[in-house]
Amino acid sequence: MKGQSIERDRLVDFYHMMLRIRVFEERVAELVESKDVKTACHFCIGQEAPPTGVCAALEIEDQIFGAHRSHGHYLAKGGDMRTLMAEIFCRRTGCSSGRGGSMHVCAPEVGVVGTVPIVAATIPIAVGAGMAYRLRGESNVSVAFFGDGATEEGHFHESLNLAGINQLPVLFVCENNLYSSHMGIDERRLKDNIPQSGDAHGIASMSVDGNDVEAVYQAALEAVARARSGGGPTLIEYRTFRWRGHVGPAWDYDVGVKRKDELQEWVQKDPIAATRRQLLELGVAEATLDELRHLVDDEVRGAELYARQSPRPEASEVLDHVFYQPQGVTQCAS
Ligand SMILES: Cc1ncc(C[n+]2csc(CCOP(=O)(O)OP(=O)(O)O)c2C)c(N)n1
Ligand SMILES: [Mg+2]
Repeated sequence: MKGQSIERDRLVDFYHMMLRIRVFEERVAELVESKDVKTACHFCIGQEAPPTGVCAALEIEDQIFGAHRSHGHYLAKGGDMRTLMAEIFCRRTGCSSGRGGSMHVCAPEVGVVGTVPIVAATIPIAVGAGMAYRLRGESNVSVAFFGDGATEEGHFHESLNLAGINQLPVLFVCENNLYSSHMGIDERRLKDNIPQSGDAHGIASMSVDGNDVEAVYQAALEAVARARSGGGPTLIEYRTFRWRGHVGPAWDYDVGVKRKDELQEWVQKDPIAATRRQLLELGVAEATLDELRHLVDDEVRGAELYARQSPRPEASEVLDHVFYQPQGVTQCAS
């Protein structure tokens, strides 16, 4: 009985987190459409389960690294929603002081080291973090989140090899949404076999339903336990699908018949609706879940208000943080 209630409470937490990511992004999508937000946004709507389940398996000190589609990673690891919204509005109170926009977010206080939209760029950095933990004798784990497109970059394979040979505590989390921009995976690879890259480099790998948040969590727990106990890295493929365009708020209905049909199928596999159904079956009251939705709506409204009321960076600060400046040395005009 007790075990069951722990599981149910965990699922409620997952539901809450996935809703936070969904509602936040749906509002940002509206704000992009109304041109209140001008920074380019890549939405993870439909893909909320991997960030939620993986980050739930981590401790605050564990560090994560993301890419261009990382609002969900930031929120799930515990980043503050208000400073994320402020960053997307390019305000000084934003998590990157209004200089990064949607694709360069960080919350080092909770282990979000950073996100970089150069495809595969943060994978080797996560390996570096794993190497640092090892050298310092720390038991932390680092996580690289990346898409299926990133597995076609050399960085990915070099990183798997280096992490494998040194048995580093790294999780390679591939959110395989079956597309890299407009190109389907079958147009880019002879085989749909990303987990086999783990075998090729001698490291553990798994392929998991990326829309089943509990399955996502259990796989991440297993990989984290292996990493912390010195058993080395794991490559996890979470199979999922994005609902909106590669970039921007539009539904991806205009990029060919194949993708349109696929999208219709995947919307039926909505991870949030599935979790809601599970919770109702487990006896959670509908009113409890509706209340969570109200809480999330309020939080997102509060974040938007905070962002709108925040100042913009001054034009005179534009070169700050661009070049290395030793302390006490003032920058000279050239
Ligand atoms: C090195 C590099 N090449 C190309 C691009 C342009 N680009 C940005 S996102 C993207 C697709 C990435 O696909 P995937 O890794 O599957 O992530 P998803 O967008 O599906 O989440 C591409 C090609 C880039 N940013 N960096
Ligand atoms: Mg992809």
